[in-house]
Amino acid sequence: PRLQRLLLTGAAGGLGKVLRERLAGLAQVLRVSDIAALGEARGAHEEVVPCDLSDKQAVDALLAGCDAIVHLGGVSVERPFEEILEANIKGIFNVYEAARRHGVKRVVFASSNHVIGFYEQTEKLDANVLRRPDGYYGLSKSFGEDMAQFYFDRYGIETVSIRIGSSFPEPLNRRMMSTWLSYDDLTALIEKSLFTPQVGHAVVYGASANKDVWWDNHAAAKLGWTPKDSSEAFRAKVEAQPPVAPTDPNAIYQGGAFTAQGPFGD
Ligand code: NAI
Ligand code: 15L
Repeated sequence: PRLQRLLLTGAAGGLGKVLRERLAGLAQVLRVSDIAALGEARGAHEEVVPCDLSDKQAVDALLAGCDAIVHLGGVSVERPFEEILEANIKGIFNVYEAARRHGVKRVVFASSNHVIGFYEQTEKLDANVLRRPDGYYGLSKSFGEDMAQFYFDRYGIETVSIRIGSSFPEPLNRRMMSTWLSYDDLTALIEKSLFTPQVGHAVVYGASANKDVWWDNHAAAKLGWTPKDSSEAFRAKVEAQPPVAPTDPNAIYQGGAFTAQGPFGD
């Protein structure tokens, strides 16, 4: 293995469960963490460390002894600001502070297409466009990208921020024909993000080689990553679904329905 100890946060989540298996071979020890139940360690190569990302002391202990982090933990959908503040905003600060204190030099940050969710689907974006977050969740990922840039400029901690599209076993609707990222392509992208030298803070889009792409991902090619899968394999199944009205946010905005969620609590 190329790493001594790799930390995977969000390991009990949808992607975390998949990557817990797939990243195991990259490090002598895979430390898996979540606020939700993780079960027992799956052998001598695993350490299970439950942790609330909003707890600064606990996160500091979590990163001790790690040489890299794949940071998936946090709220992954649109929610009231106060929830996002704890898990995502305080969470990402706690992760970078602990990385600085423990000399961790590489982070892979699960950012999201929702940092650019208010662009229309007719627009083609590269990773340098002005961000247009589509909610508190997207704002927290946008803050995470800024945090990554700051900790690189100030402390030399390198990060690849992956603006993940929609990573599920298959595309679930028409929008995801453009945003889908297969688990195989995600795994390969994370591996390149961990091991490509001198990335600084790189921002890339995480989408498979889909036919109708919205993203110019030339920044990802610098990592030596080319997606292999395509949503085309699922087109007939997706197009058998009822049509989406042209006025539906799912048909207009890159961020789809996230653009129309909230306000909360009024
Ligand atoms: P998920 O919601 O299934 O997993 C997130 C995990 O984080 C959960 O297991 C949850 O318990 C944990 N978590 C939440 N709050 C926490 C806290 N305060 N402390 C510690 N752990 C906490 O989400 P999924 O789909 O696995 O996504 C993983 C990451 O990738 C997330 O950061 C998400 O925002 C990002 N992402 C995922 C996309 C996808 O298509 N699956 C698309 C874009 C981004
Ligand atoms: C995300 O950021 C979410 O975490 C995920 O659950 C999906 O909703 C995805 O974006 C998407 O845009 O499809």
